[in-house]
Amino acid sequence: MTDIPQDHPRYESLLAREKVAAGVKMGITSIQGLIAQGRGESFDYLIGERSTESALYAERAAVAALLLAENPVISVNGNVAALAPDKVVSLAGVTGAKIEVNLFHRTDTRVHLIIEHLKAHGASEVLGKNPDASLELSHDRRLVSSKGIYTADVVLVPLEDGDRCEKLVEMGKTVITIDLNPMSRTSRTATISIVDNVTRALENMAKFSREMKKERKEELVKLITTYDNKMTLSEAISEIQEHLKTMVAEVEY
Ligand code: PTJ
Repeated sequence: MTDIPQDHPRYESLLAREKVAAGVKMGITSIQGLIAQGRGESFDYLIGERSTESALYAERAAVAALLLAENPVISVNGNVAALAPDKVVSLAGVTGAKIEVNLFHRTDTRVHLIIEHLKAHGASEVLGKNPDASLELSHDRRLVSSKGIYTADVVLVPLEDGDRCEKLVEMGKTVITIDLNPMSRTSRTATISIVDNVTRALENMAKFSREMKKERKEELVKLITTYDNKMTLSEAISEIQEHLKTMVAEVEY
């Protein structure tokens, strides 16, 4: 990994890029994951590289859903494993969610390496090695664990490709996505769409989980029943517009 100096104005962004590139070298991230990261970076620029109000609202609703769930599962792919393994483990620990590796560009070697990588960051059990159930999909993301994603009532699927999100919603599950593109098919299909960088989102969610665990169950239920995903997504797009207007004002002199 290139040593990025901490005082570099683009430190966070460059560090994330290094992590994904290192993930490819380690064999945990797919080569296609580099393209996905680039797409994410451009949306993050438009958003202003911050957790917006609408993102924080969706993150709280998502945490409420995870805390109330009977069988919550966090699905991990090669990009998430490279960018935020410690944050996945921390969120799983505080919410009691299981962790399952589920890949689009699936190979047994990648699944194994990601499981070992998550364990090295503190995970005790990681599902996904021996999938014994199947979703109605024609690609490898169909391969799931019967005690994980297949029977989960709430699934967190960061950096999703759309198809599986749609299928999981059809199966009656609460599907939480983290995707910087508010217009993606994933964002438009999910039950709770978090438009934020996965690194920031997972960190916020772990913090909210610790706080919200102390709240009464009725408060958490209220957060979910009053949550409006369409409104949150349109708010996310408005926040991009507002940010762009600020940028225009800055270059007008
Ligand atoms: O590890 P695998 O084999 O399961 O493959 C994973 C990738 C990510 C390659 C695969 O799911 C894929 O191709 O994803 P897409 O279709 O490129 O979608 C990725 C979405 O995530 C895009 O809408 C990006 O804008 C968004 N995204 C990329 N990086 C981030 C992000 N969202 C949040 N945080 C990021 N760091």
